[in-house]
Parts: sequence; structure tokens; C-alpha cells
Amino acid sequence: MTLSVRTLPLILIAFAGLAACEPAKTPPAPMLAVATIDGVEISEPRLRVPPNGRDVTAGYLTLTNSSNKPQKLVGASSPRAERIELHAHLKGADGMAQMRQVEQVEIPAKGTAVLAPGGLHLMVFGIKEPLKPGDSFTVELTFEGNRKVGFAMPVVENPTQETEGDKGHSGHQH
Ligand SMILES: [Cu+2]
Repeated sequence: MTLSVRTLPLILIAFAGLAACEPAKTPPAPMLAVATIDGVEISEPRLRVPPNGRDVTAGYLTLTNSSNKPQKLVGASSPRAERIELHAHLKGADGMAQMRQVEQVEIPAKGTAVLAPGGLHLMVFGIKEPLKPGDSFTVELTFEGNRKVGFAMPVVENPTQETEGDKGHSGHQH
């Protein structure tokens, strides 16, 4: 196949266009979305193994909103646990950070909400069967307007043998 004189300039223009679209800076590595709902991508889901044989633990993920309006995460559930609450660490009247249940987590328009250790998290109660690293934990998130999306959270090691809210308490169990 030979390129005609007429098509060649078009190809060159196409390449120039691609080059112009390259961002000037190297962006952070794109996170693989495990699920998407109305422009909100869910990535980096993970659930820590419950500490010390308990049936409670914390889950984390990143919510990236590519839509032009704020979105609100209002709940979560799993067939493998009795309930899941949305939690945050907030400063109490005494200035100490305390874990609190929150009604919603807002993801700003074109913004991100990160659920990560020491901050926002999914608090999972009443886990029905023991979990180990490598397991897959099914969850469903509910967004404002009763819009739901399900996905699997990989179960990962718990580096602390504690879970959110344990700080300041004795972690010992006898
Ligand atoms: Cu919590």
C-alpha cells in the first residue's frame, strides 16, 4: 500500500493534533475504576482483615466525580455483614479527633473523595464469616436518589491489628 500525496498531509495533521493533546506534566498513574455510577468512578477499594478475630473492620476507596455536579454517597451494605456505616474522624469539643458516623460523603463536581486510614471510611459491623487476605468482599454503595452500585472489595492485610476508632483504647483481647 502506498500513501497518496493527498492523504499524507491529513495524517501529519492527525499526529500533530495528538501531540497537542498531551498534557504538559505527567499525570498521576490513572486508577483503575472497579465500578462507575453517573460519572463517579470507584477505585482502590480494599477492606482490612478484622483485627484479632473481631467481626468489625474498616474499608477504604476513592471516589472520583467526573460530572459537573456534586454527588453524595449516603450509604453502604453487604450481604456478608450486618451493616455498614459511613464514618469520619472529626474534631470533638475537646479538640481530639473522634470517630463519628456521618450521613453522607460529598464528592465535589470534578473532584474526589478519598476514604483512607485515619479519615473517612466504611465501618463494617457484624461480619458473618471470617475473612482472610485475598478474599473478595461484596459491597453495594448507595448514592443520593437511591442509586446503587455494587462491586467487590479485595480483603487486605491489617498492618495495625486495630481498626478505626481503636486509638486510645487497649487493643488487647484475652
Ligand atoms: Cu469507623
